[in-house]
Amino acid sequence: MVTKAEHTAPKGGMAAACAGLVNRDRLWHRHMEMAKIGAIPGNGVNRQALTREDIAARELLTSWARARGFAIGMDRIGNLFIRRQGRDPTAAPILTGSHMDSQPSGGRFDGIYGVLAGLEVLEALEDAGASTARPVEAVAWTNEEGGRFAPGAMGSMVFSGARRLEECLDIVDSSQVVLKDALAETLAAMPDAEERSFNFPIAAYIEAHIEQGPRLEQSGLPIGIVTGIQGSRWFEVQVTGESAHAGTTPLAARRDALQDAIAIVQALNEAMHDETDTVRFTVGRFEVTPNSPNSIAGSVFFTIDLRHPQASTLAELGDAVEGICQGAARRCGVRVKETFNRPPCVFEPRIVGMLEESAGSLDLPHMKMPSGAFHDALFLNDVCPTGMIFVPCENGISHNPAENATPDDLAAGARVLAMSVFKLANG
Ligand code: HGY
Ligand code: MN
Ligand code: MN
Repeated sequence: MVTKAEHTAPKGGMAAACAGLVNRDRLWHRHMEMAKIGAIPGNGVNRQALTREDIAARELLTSWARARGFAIGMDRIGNLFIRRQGRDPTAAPILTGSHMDSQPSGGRFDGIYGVLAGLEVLEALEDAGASTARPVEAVAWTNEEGGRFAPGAMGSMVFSGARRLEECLDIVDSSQVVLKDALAETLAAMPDAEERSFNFPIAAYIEAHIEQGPRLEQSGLPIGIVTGIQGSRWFEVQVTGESAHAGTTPLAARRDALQDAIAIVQALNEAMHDETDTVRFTVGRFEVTPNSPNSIAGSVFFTIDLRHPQASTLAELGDAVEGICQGAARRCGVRVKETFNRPPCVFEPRIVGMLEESAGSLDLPHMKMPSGAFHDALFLNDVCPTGMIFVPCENGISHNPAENATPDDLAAGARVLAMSVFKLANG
């Protein structure tokens, strides 16, 4: 059955019509509205997972969705699904989205762009009166950043079966709030969302995201077609010594957790040194207790974020972490816990090719490129054909309030997304 609109579709058919109906100003305005939620100085946001700010963002997103008559669904870890029906309601849907949670000192585009671009695709389909064989859903995955409740990509991991919900419920944040309590509040805030199961069949998933690096901007290109995502491993290190008086305790008698932690980080730096600058080794959190000028540190907690595009190198370096920590400690106890271990992924060439074709038919210059950041697509790639579209961000800055993008680039990425989603939904 061909709809009336399809008779009048412009050159390039309905796929081009949907791309052409992506509304640059509506998309930008929604970013600015979302940026008011958890706004911090310098144009940044602090909208961490399962907080009041996360709930407010969910309420704002679903208010826009309801205004258009889209259906709202949510699963037991709070992944949020906005559905536009297809001709065959039983067909596996096409999903597009990302995450709405941010870093504690994050930017206005990381994650939220993919969710708002997904909603924009639904709006453009609606504005075009487009009929799709498959349903199309925009999705917001819970807790992609992992800054509050580690590890990241938690919602997409649980959805895809890479981690069980039960393994996440007792995780605590740095204020000892338990995930299951914060999750219960978030779920309760969306009472009329239809309950969705984990790992329901998906025909394909496409995620739009800012690049979070400088390559597109340096190349002067508006679109990146992502070929895959490098691997990541996260560790938590607990160094335990003995707090004591800074004035009376001889150095020979100290079990100073700070000094041992420094020695451990230095040993890790040496082991991770890489002339080609490909290894990504980061200590991002470093907490000293009791953290007082005149008390010797009794304990230190720090995190390790280790990444590499080669699975074998990531495995080799990651497997050495525990031994390096134990070997570098002098007087303190050391406990190392791995919280995340995800090898690199490669996206299906068929999907990559289709995204390239969409960008080309929209006359948008583009290039294929890997992703240094991980995304929910890393886990959706386990369960369905998956791809990603990048748009530039200013100076490649991200995870920083200075993160910036332009209305034109955001709209260009959403147009490639709209055309691709329409093609997949009728494929
Ligand atoms: O850490 C990451 O790669 C993602 O930005 N959360
Ligand atoms: Mn992100
Ligand atoms: Mn991020």
